[in-house]
Amino acid sequence: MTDCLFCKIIAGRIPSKKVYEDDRAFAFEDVNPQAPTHVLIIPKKHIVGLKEAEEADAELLGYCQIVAAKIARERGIEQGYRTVYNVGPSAGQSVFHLHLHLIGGRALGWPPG
Ligand code: DGP
Repeated sequence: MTDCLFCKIIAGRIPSKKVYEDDRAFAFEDVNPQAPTHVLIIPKKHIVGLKEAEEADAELLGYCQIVAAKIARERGIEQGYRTVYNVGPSAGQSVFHLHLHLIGGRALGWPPG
């Protein structure tokens, strides 16, 4: 999608600190990290958010979780991390291309704010 920030990051038209890429997914460092590890994992397919995802996207969404787990393993943060979708503006979603937050590397409180 031409007018999407994260589609531009995937295309390399906006710079990012790339962590991982394959034919289905792209991962990069969050510009405003909330923890020592804060990586965004996104599908290359433009999906607006979780509530807009369709059953046909289920495998892709699961795949993004597997990519997150792989990055967490590589970073040695398996003691405790979180994968999070912010869904809708009231939950803090500010970019409307589906993105999975991988947050870890510090103690994480519960419930989240
Ligand atoms: P959310 O609030 O759940 O929609 O998360 C959006 C995240 O995207 C937020 O943590 C900040 C990050 N972000 C926004 N713009 C950019 C950008 O241009 N580059 C990078 N690397 N991250 C961005």
